[in-house]
Amino acid sequence: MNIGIVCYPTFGGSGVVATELGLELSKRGHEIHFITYRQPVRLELISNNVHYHEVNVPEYPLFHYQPYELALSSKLVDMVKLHKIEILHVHYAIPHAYAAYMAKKMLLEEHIHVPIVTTLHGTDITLVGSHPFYKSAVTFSINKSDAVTAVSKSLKEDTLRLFDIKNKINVVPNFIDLDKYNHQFKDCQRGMMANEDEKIITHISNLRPVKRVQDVISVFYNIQKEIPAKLMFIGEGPEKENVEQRCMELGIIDKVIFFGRSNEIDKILCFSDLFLLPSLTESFGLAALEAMASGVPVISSNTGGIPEVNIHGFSGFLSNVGDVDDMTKNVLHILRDENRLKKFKKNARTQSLKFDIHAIVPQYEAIYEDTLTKCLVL
Ligand code: GMT
Repeated sequence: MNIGIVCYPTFGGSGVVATELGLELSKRGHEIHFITYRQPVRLELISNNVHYHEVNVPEYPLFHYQPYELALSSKLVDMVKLHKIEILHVHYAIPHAYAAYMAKKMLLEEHIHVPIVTTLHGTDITLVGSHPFYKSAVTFSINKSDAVTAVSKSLKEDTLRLFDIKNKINVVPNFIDLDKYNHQFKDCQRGMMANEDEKIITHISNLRPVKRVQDVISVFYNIQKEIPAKLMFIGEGPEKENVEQRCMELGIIDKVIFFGRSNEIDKILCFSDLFLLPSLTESFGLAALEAMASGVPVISSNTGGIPEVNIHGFSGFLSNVGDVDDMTKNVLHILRDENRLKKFKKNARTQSLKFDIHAIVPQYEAIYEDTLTKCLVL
């Protein structure tokens, strides 16, 4: 199949999933066209059936806001015609599903029919999409998509609760390339990060308020009073300065390592003993799955789709949002007993096997085929 993928090219989970999906589909023989405003961060253009087409939005003094949707829909029309793209898969509803619908309508004028598959990722529904400013357009573009998927059961339920949806929503969970996160990673030089007796706690996110990074600090502050420990913070975002400030105030800055944005998540996770994800809301928690695939147990909140990924008492523990004391208790419960830690590490890896890329990507292929068949009949 000739597939166009529209996504955010940044470090956010939806862009990562879209990129990994495209790369895996290319390995399975499909021709993939990424269409976005910058080359996606995890995309390396090394194969001849993966292409990247940049959407440009020229500045003009009249524009207070650059009309990205317009430029994107024009680009989609051009790329569909030029590369004979058969199906468009858009990740994150805003504004991608809307732009794709406009492109589809323009193409229909020329008797070219391109179905749209929309994947809902999380904040496009829970935080941003349901805002009254966007709600009508998001509802419209979900209902006008030829197929809709959500990355967890929880996100599907949220979508049906928050919007007036007439379309069927298929749940296709996020996935992981387990070979990339092999815990036997050879260059795992843990000694560079911490002393032998220190436990390593990790948090990865785009440091937005929804991630409740202050809870990460609070939990770590409690832990390091009880056992020797280091905290690794991976990511950049609006909360970064507040986090640094708080670490300074608490006198723990020398125990916290800030990595910034990194493309070497697998290598960093290889050092880790525990992963913290105390989010306010989280449709899936891709970072938690990446941790588990590296054999790192997860201490998380029990919000949204996280309980579908992290299993309480098996791959880690779940607490109510903001319950820092319970999270601290759970961390210490695992870290204070080497045998228990070993068992949780093994369980975390076992749980991640349920999200094997080779089992999930065919689900998307089946949706593409089904959608194309239905469109041919129409
Ligand atoms: O919240 C993020 O880290 C970014 C955001 C995105 O769309 O880029 O992530 C959402 O999609 C991810 C991939 O499907 C999910 O794993 C995240 O749980 C989800 N984030 C939220 O729901 C807050």
